[in-house]
Amino acid sequence: MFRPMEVVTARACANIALVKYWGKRDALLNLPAAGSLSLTLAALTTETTVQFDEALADDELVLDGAAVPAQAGDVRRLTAFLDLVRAQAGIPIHARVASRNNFPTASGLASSASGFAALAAAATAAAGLELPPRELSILARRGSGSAARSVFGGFVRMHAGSTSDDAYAEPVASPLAERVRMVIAVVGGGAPKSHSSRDAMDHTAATSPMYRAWLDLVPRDLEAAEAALAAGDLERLGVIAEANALAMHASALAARPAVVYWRPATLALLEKVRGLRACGVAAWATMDAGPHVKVLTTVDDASTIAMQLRDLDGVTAVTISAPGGAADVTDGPAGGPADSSPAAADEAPPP
Ligand code: 2P0
Repeated sequence: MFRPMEVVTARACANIALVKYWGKRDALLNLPAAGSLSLTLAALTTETTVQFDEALADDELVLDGAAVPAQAGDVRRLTAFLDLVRAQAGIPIHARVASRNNFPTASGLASSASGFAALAAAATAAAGLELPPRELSILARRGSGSAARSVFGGFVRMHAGSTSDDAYAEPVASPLAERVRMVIAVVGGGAPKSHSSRDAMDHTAATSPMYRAWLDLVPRDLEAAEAALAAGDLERLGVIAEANALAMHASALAARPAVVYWRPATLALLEKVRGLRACGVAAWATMDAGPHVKVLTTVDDASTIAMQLRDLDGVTAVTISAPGGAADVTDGPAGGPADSSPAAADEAPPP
């Protein structure tokens, strides 16, 4: 039931894709061109508070403690998303939204994934909606494709879907969930990225001669990655994840003009990961729409890797993360503290 003025807070973890989402088949509904597979991370979280208030003339957004101007793109995107919630709930009321990330925003560390998942959970609860997880995932996707995956904890598969609005994510059980870790090496202090993922993936789809090959590859990588997850085979999963990330970047690099997210430190990190692997360390790299490198590894090897990456030129922070939990309301109508809070991070988040 909708109770005006109710203040609801939700938390969600970011996720890093092991088989990437890069390209849409429908921009309006934000439907991905292919499926994807990710790991939700406890160390990277967004906490979002929503309050619908009849006294407001417009939606208001405070991001990481700073009020965002009404004309800014972030507020337009927030309003477009809240319009979906208002339509479902039948409430024509604006909202006050405050969101805080414990890691750099919009730098290639998946802040839109945790951001829209936390917003979807908080806004629906504040609007009096009780959506089952699959519906919440579909709604979060409308905000950002990767957010559909952050609704769930651990390993998560995203379905491309085949009809109008049927692309959703769901958790994937694996014996690897207990022992997997991700080491996140931040390059360049987490400065905002050069091209938004949304623009860069559209530009890649429109101009890259490699885009068709990328789309052909994804279903094969997804099938192989899911088989590796089911078998508990981290090496097979790691090999697919690293190759898939390189293929995504190859398609972006071949766009005209090129989309280049990497910095010299990105290549140095890749080289280091390959060197560690040659010495028997379980380490496979993945990179997203930014210069940072995330290393898939085990609880046993994570600290060795973190130590080796920390000293490289251009690396400004290194964090080890355990798998994170599902998006959840932490304060509000669900009745106080969340009962499925994300698993503890092994180390502090990057500054
Ligand atoms: C991923 N990325 O699978 C890929 C890999 C970045 C590189 O999903 O347009 O911010 O909001 O649906 O979700 C980032 O893209 O894009 C992303 P939209 P999103 O994690």
